[in-house]
Amino acid sequence: MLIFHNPLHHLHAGRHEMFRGRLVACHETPARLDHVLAELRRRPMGELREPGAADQALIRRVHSPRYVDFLASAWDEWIALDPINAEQDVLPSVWPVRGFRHDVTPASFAARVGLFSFDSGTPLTAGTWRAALAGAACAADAARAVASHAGARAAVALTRPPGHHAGPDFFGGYCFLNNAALAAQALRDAGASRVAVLDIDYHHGNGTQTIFYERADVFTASIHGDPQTEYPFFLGHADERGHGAGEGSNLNLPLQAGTDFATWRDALRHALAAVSRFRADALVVPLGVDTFEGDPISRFSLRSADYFEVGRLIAGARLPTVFTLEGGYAVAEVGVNVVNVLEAFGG
Ligand code: OKP
Ligand code: ZN
Repeated sequence: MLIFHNPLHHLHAGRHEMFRGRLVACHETPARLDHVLAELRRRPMGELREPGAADQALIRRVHSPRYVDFLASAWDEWIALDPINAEQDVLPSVWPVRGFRHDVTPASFAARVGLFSFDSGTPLTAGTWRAALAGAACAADAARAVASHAGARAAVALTRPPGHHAGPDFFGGYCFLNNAALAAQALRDAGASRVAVLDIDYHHGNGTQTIFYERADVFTASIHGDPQTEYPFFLGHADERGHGAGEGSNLNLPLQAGTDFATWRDALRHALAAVSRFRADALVVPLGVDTFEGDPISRFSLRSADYFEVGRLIAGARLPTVFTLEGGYAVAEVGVNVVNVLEAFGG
């Protein structure tokens, strides 16, 4: 398998996030990806490549241009307001909820930060845009590698920051550009007629669901902590099945906090059967290992050895597959858990 790693991921290093009512050190750290790379040096899974330039046109088909423009200039605007701002990351503090307008882009920077975000847990830093762009380039290049004529069966995009919570025009959940959605769109553009996204991160992939909700050409499935109690709370219920042309092309499998591997694996089999019925030409797997029993912010109980079976089951779909890296916050175990999936997937 081909592995695209983001050489600029270190540029995104948030200092604080709002978490359970307090400012705490960020869970989503550069060390996470360093552990994956270290494990890939111990157990090489294939050629390691750096991505080419990001495809701005692709990014602007998945995300709204005004959102992309905002991300590109946000840090410069923030420090132009006052040079002392460089000592703090950008965090939103006001949001246009029900009844407010979304069509007017405010002149105020603070107001735009709120318009284009949904939580206060996602700091935007000096290097966020460059890191996110290079991560998006990994996802697009991974997609093109599996789509090409002599394509690899699988490609991995080692993306940081993660992506599956980022929507058409908002950041949140540590995510800015939706790497999995970009991979799915790049696969469509490269000739795949039908693409399935199977999100196995602990948290519902709300951004990906929203991006494709009214489309019949991309099937989205997500197995995640029940949003009644788990982040991102406001999307991810079982009755969300897609809308309009996309009716029936979204599948949510929420599971209660505390779910063990046997139950989680039944959900994975169920999701894989749905992917098979959709007759996809290619598969994108937002791969989060925050389903691990030791994860500090999540509540499923998968063990490291279980990830081998996860990889085997996904390989059983027999589809060209792109993995994007999502969550996993038990930092020391992230590398082992991710590489266990990849090793068992094979190819
Ligand atoms: C990202 B991914 C709320 C912060 C809550 C957010 C968790 C994001 C998980 N202020 N924490 O899906 O692993
Ligand atoms: Zn997650």
